[in-house]
Amino acid sequence: MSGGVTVEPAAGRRPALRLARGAALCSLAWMLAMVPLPSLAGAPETDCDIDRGACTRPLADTGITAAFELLPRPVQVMRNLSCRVVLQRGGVPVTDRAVRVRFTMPGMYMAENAVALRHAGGGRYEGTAVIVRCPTGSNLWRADVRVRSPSDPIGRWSGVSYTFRLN
Ligand SMILES: [Cu+2]
Repeated sequence: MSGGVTVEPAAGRRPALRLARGAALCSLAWMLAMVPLPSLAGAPETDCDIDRGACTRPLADTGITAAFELLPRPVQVMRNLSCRVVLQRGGVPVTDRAVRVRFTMPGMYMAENAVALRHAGGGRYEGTAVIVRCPTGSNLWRADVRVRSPSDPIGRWSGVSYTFRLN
C-alpha cells in the first residue's frame, strides 16, 4: 500500500459545508440555491452502523460481496480491534484474495492507517487495527476495503468503502 497522502473524493464535502453555513449566515436565498442540498443537511452521512454488526456491500465489478466488521462492539478508539472482511460470490466463500483495509476520515488527513488481512478460512479475512482518537473530536471514519485476485494479470484492486461513526 502506498504511503503517500491520498485525497479521497469525499474530501470536498467540508468546504461545501462551510460554504453552506456561510450562505445561511448571509441570509442570501439566491446563494443557497447554488449550494447542493445534501450539504445543508449537516454532517456527511454514514452508510454503516459499525456497532450493529457486519456491513455488507458489493465490490465493484467482481460479483463479490464484502462484509466488513470491527470487533469488539461497541467499537472504540485506541484499542486493538479485530478487523474482519468476509468475501462471498453467490453465497460461496471466496478464499484466494489479497485483502487490505485502510482507515481514513472524510474531509481530513489523518496518519496513514492500513492493515493487510489474512485469510482465516471460509472466506473470512482477519487482521488487527487501531483507530486513533481524532484531535478535532470528529468520530466519522471510513474504511476502504481493497481486494485483489492473484489471477488478475495486471494486479488490479477492487474496492468498496464503509463510512461509520464511533460512539
Ligand atoms: Cu481526524
